[in-house]
Amino acid sequence: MINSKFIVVEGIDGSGKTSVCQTIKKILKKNGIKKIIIVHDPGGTVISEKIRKIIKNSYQNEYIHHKTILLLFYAARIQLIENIIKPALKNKTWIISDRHDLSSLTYQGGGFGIKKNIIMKLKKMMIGNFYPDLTIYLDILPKFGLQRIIKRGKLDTIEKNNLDFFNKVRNSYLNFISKDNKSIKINANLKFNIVKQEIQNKLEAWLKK
Ligand code: Z5A
Repeated sequence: MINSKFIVVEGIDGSGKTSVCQTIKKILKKNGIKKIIIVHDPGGTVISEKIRKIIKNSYQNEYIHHKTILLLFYAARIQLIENIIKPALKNKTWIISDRHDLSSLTYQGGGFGIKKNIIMKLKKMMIGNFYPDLTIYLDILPKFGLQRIIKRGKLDTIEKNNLDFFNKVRNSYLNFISKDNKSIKINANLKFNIVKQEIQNKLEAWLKK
């Protein structure tokens, strides 16, 4: 039996990550993998969900600094990795994660301008050499991603940033992904059926490796 794997889905807001996580689960099941958990970062444990709420809604009364948010994301991530992801992998369960560490490098780094070496140091100290086996990056033009989010309804604090911010985040993703040989880039601008098909082709090819 193949060892369990840690698959991460990344992309800017509205790229379709949540929908794609379900698609990946179906493809894995079709390929005989039975034990699969989907998690989202930040979230997945009681503490991580509380931190998620703080990050998403707390700006009304007090300015929250980018470095504070960075630390909160890592606090939530440690809880998720240590309490859910690592034990599940040990138990031969596959993990599909809606976002992971790369989101901090691209949003807090690329988008909000925290220096890459600060984030890299923090990452090393907090999660060491824990890396995804595969990152599926959904690449979408920010104007299309935001159109989907606006159509869906109320925007959260980070979503209220402008197109320029999301262009920076996307460029940062493209830069990291181009150097990561454990990643797959998907054109997420297209209709969902076409996106699904591309994921199926690339994921099944990866499973056969
Ligand atoms: N963040 C950060 O800054 N640093 C970090 O370290 C981490 C996160 C981990 C998390 O919010 C926020 O935190 C996020 C990054 C930041 N920023 N913001 N803002 P979240 O988890 O609540 O939201 P999200 O991760 O950005 O996901 P989302 O906004 O829900 O979008 P999505 O998951 O990528 O897309 P979706 O929900 O699957 O699809 C969105 C809509 O588009 C939905 O109505 C779909 O039916 C539709 N859709 C999906 N695919 C298609 C296609 N192909 N065509 C047409 N319509 C589609």
